[in-house]
Amino acid sequence: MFRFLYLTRKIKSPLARVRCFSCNSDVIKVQNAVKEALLQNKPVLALESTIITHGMPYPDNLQMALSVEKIVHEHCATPATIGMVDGHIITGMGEDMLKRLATHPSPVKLSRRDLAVGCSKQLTGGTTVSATMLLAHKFGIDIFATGGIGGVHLLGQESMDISADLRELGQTPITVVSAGVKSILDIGRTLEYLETEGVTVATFGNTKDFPAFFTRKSGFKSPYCVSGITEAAELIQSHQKLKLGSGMLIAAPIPKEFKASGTKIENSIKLAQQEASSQGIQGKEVTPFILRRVNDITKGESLKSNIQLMLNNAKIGAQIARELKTTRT
Ligand code: PSU
Ligand code: MN
Repeated sequence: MFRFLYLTRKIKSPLARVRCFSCNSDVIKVQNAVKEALLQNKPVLALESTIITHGMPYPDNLQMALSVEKIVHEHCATPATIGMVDGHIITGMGEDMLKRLATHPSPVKLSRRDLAVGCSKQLTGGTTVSATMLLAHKFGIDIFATGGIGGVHLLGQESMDISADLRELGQTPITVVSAGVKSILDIGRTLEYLETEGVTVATFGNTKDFPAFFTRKSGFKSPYCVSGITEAAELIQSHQKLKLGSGMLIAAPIPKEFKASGTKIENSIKLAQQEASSQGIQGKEVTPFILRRVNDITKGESLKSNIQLMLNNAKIGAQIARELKTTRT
């Protein structure tokens, strides 16, 4: 059905990076377009799939995924959406697989800890930021775009509900472009945790205001900012030269024209949080539950903003991916 290839981890030159052999039975499968781009040292942008399976309802999730792929192509990079189908990790999902994920009645949400279970049980689902980062890095991809990363949940200092995304950013050298952190999370503690993990955080633009997903300012500051694509690529290259081993977060504020009304969103988030706690929602269910409820309460307004910021992040990610390939020394 598909011609799959297997990539190995130890990387020297782009050609040495890729060890190819047909392996339909292997658990990790890289589709041809991504393999070709990696072989030719062309820009590739990794994309996660929990945003498809748990972040948005059908059919908006599929439409968003396809629009993201298109925008990445338009900016001369190859999109590599990563997810799991029947226990196989797929890198570079095509339209048919994206549709399977988008329409699946009960997809699993796979962070780092869930990947082996998904493989052994032949599950189908979306990979979170943490799982996508680690997989993308295995394939030699430098950069990854998402909507929002996970963080320290409110009262996380007691519950210890701290997203695996933060530890992954501390231990996997890949750059993540996101619209900051949602105010369903404790943004201040999330930034503290990122510092503890040694993650370089920079706002994209001429401001250090750290964005809060639906809004351009969270009230917290990033330690750094990058003025645009060139400066972002330079920062990533310095990071790579130093072989720091940790990841980087580029926080891109939602474009002004799509920002959601602050108070409306804040109120809906508060209400959704109260519902989550009174209904005893816990662990990995918390984020999808709140996202769904905020979308219902705002009658789809939050979803529209979510899609637009994702497209913006994909565009920025693709442009940085391209810049990294043109200026690499
Ligand atoms: N935030 C969003 N949409 C999402 C997610 C976060 O606005 O879809 C997903 C991402 O895949 C992220 C994951 O990695 O939720 C974090 O989940 P948790 O809080 O359970 O770690
Ligand atoms: Mn959690």
